[in-house]
Amino acid sequence: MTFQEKLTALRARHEEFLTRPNVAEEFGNGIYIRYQFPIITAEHTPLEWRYDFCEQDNPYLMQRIMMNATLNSGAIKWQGKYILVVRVEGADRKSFFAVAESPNGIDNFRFWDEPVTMPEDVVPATNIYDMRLTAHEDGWIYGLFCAERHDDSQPGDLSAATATCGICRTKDLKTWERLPDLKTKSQQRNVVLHPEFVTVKDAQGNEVKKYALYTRPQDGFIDAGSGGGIGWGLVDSMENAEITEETIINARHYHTIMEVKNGEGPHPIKTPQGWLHLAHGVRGCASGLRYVLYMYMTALDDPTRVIAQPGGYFIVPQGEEYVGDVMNVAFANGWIADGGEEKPVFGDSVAESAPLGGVMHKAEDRVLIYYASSDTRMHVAVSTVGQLVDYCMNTPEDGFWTAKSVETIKALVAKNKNLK
Ligand code: M1P
Repeated sequence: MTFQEKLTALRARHEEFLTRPNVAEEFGNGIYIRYQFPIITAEHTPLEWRYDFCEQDNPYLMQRIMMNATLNSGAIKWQGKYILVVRVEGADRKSFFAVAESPNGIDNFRFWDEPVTMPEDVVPATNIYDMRLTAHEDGWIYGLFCAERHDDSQPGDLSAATATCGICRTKDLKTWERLPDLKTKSQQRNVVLHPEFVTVKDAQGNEVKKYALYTRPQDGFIDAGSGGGIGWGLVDSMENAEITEETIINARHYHTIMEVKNGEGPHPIKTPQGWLHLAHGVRGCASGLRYVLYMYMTALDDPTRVIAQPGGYFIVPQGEEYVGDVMNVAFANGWIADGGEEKPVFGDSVAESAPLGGVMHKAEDRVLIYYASSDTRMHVAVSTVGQLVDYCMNTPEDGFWTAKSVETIKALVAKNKNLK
């Protein structure tokens, strides 16, 4: 085969792979539908990122830059397209962001030509990952992500690191403005911007608007430790964001799916019954840490007040999803509620625009849940707002006790007997 023939075959195979239709699973759990194929893998990255197409410089047509994984992606519906800001990890272990779009949210995802150029903060981060996107009612699309740096207070330990919340914003998903990292008392990962302003009274009794952030205070780079769970903090401005007070709104418990850690996923979806939240919970077991997804709901008039907390997990790694770089992990930081495009409108047109931020979603609105398996590849599961609200409101809570779990099952059996 000549170089040109090899290149033509490579391109044809890649095109066939990118356009492969996805297939919905036949029998699900009634809560959501999973799909047969991952939606974005390292193989989806453009050939131009990996190969040097110059025959003289690359006569063997080798990959010059290999890609390792595509995982934890932020999501937004933007100008009719389903957009993921994907965490791409190269063979060199560095993560970076790259935008991929699909016409239907289920398959045919294609990366834009080049990865995102993220401006550096005052203190450059060695690694950046896991962006949560929020089209805020202030008119900007914010991206909050983890900025990882070596912990120079431990010079002898090459693995010592710090996690901080990096902040950027954009109007077109192409040019990103970097803002100073969030200042908080502890290290932070999994910080998420609530889509609406929250109004509070200041010391003089005047009403002031604040940005609200879901946080995950942690004692160290890995350990949540005394962090307690998912927190909530208010800031005056995203341009110099500092949280001075953090309240835990979704606490961890002994012998649950979130005994060791938890963290908010994407920003919550607004429904007439309350805010729908997706989060991840972590527990330890003999094969390491097990990351699963769970849901909860908070009150519309007070997003810190939990009104529903279904017990147990919502999504776990299934089949091949269990295997990857970090086994036994389901992780999500993006979902799209499909019945009301989040419409940031900029400049002079803001005043005339549809409501920004948390769009109120209807029961029939489709929800595309984007999750990564085992820190390796992206998947989609599809549900509706109505199903997810029902799931949250009517799934029994965790009773924190085996006897309680048995009681709950028996109550359901008894109910069903009467229905036969
Ligand atoms: O490896 C699993 C996940 O571990 C971290 O999540 P958390 O901060 O909750 O422990 C993150 O590094 C995440 O990217 C990763 O998927």
